[in-house]
Amino acid sequence: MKFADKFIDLTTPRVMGILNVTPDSFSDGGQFHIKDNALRHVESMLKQGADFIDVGGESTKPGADEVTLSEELERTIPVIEAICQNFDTVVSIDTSKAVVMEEAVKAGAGLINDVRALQEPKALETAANLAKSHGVAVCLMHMQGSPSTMQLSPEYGDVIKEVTTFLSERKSACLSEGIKAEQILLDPGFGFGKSLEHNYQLLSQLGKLSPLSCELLVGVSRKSMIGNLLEREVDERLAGGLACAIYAIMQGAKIIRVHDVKESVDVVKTMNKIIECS
Ligand code: YH5
Repeated sequence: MKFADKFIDLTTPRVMGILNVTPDSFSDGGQFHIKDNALRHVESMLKQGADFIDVGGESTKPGADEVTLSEELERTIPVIEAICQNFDTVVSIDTSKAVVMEEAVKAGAGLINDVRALQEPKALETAANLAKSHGVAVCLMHMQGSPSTMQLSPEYGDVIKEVTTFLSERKSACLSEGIKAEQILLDPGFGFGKSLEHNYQLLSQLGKLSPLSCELLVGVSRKSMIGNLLEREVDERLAGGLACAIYAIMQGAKIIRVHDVKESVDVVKTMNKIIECS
């Protein structure tokens, strides 16, 4: 699959390392320290075998405050420029804002990862223009509600059906704007407006998304669906997250978005060997 000027073979699954550039991840706040820490973290994730670095400047954790456009630009764009100047990797921009998408792609990003599936003002047309001009890919994620309230009372008739219908409609909207099917990734959005049961129902039936004919990206790393099930704090959720990632890969997921790159790459390599010898 093409991500601007780079090609990543998705025959076997790939690992996307998460790079948070939100203030809660860098309490000292200074721009130099943010960039310096970020580059160190990126170097380490790439050495561990990540193929993508997902840069996010908006905290979409349940209940988090919204960020302004200028804040999000200040946090993400200098970091993306620095990553692209120093490393050969695909940078993904985790944003819903059209202006951030545009500036991030100018700075070298190859993937637009939008938890709001290009539904914010100008996002769809902006992403479509960037797909045409730069060949960037887009990831469309499902969410019920908005980050501030989504976990208050998630409700579904049939969660897999509703997620499928939503992703299918957003894919169609992208196709109508001229984005090619081959440039679209889909993501069921674990933890985004879903109860514990909804998340595990969705994971158990992830394979039902394959008729949508787009590669799947999933993010379960350190999320509450693991913490609440196992009663584990954020730093004790690795094993649960890997179990979920393995199950997702077995149903066809091709990109795993994670904090713990080393362990996730070991999982992917081991699974590849099993399949190769089967
Ligand atoms: C995703 O699933 N998630 S940001 C709460 C946590 C831990 C982690 C401690 N962006 C996704 O990572 N993009 C985020 O509890 C995403 N798919 C895609 N495509 C939330 C996050 C997190 C939230």
